[in-house]
Amino acid sequence: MNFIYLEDETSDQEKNQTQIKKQISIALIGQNGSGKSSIAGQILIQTGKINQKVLKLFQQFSGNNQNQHFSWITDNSNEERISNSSQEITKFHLETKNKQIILFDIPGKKYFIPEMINTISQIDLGLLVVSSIKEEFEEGFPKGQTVEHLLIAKSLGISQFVVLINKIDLLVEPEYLKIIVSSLSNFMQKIGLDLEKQVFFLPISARTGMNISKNQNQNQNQNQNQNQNQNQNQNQNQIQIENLIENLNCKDQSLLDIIDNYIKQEKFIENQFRMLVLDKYQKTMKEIYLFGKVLSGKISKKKQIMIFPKKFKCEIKDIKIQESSVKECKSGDQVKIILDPESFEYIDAGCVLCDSQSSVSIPKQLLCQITICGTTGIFAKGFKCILHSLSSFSECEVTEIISSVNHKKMKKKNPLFLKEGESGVVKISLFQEICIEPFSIFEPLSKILLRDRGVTVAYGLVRKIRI
Ligand SMILES: Nc1nc2c(ncn2[C@@H]2O[C@H](COP(=O)(O)OP(=O)(O)O)[C@@H](O)[C@H]2O)c(=O)[nH]1
Ligand SMILES: [Mg+2]
Repeated sequence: MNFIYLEDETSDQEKNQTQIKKQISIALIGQNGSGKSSIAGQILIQTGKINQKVLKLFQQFSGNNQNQHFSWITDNSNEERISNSSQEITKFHLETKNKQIILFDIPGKKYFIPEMINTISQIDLGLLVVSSIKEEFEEGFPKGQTVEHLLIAKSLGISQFVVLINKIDLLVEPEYLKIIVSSLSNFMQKIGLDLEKQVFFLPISARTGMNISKNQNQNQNQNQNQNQNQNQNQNQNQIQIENLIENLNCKDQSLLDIIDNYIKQEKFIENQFRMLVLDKYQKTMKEIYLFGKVLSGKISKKKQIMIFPKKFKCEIKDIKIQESSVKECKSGDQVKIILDPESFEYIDAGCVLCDSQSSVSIPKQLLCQITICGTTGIFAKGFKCILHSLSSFSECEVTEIISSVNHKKMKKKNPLFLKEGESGVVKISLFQEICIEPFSIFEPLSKILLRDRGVTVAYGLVRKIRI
């Protein structure tokens, strides 16, 4: 009886998706120490997830060190607090006026890159955090995790970024802000980002809360007006920073405004249903839950689907969005799909679900256009590494280098190898079964990264495939 009652309750809960706030996933990425966890802490405070009482406790526990308690909110293990550095990807759910948000705090240490790659495939908006302190900024740029995180995020499909220039409370030379903006702008343009449409620059302070939310800015202005004894240098710095901010495209917006007004890029809405699986777990003996992102099309309950690459057919028992059962899900949704337990062994992170009438390619060879961004050896015929595409990966081997273009735009046919900074067209053989499509057929599954021994060697696109 109880069971039947629960079933009825679930169907009562079925909601039309339009009644639910738009859901977006955002990730804090960038160099270790730039302030990602502190910003996550501030976001949680400013959206009311952490109340003043709890905040005071964090302050006390962290020894009343003014800065530290913000990152303690998210770095909650002893190890993380002692080392002052995040040791795992943390995920939070929060809400703004118009949005239901999943926020990821991704650690900046190099050995987290594989986990970061898995997470990035579900992110809509990237918050790239850089420190405005010269030495700290230079740790991550032009060589370091600022660059690697950005390359990975861009090449695996994030098309919108907010660059958070953090620790603005410590900025001594306002002109340095200009240098940060221009050097990052050059780099972002070089990797194919449109600065006007895809990038926001926003100076912030996770410590004071500046530019995290409008309310916080107003509080700060009031405090400043009350404190007439501020030293004059500080005031001049402030004025110069404000003048510089005037010229950035984030003018008059706080981070929470940008997030709340963000319009999801749902550019690939075709008819065929395709969903990327990010995780699975067995909920009860009767059902398993898949967590994932719908890449295109839509599907409803009770429909037959096919799981690729293992080609297993099964029926969708239920679909949930934000814990509510829904009749159907569509491109851009982050969903839980409920299946019978027999499907468990045919599913892993990186699998793709289709409707049972269609299929996804599982190629053996790829023709790719790539750019070399790091080296671990000579990138020539016979070079072996790992190819990542969204959340799946396969060992691979370069079988031919067809052409190259160097930074002076000089082209070469059949070069012996590709150097860092050069682009080229190459043939690659795959050793495991993963779902990949050419760019012209299905963009989300055409973006690739090549990694070798912890180094991101190249990024690019699949132009053609051979099954
Ligand atoms: N002064 C100042 N310190 C900050 C700010 N944001 C972070 N910090 C400090 O920078 C250090 C690294 O911060 P954390 O959030 O752990 O960086 P993460 O490694 O990127 O997560 C900590 O000591 C923070 O207290 C800021 O806006 N101003
Ligand atoms: Mg951290």
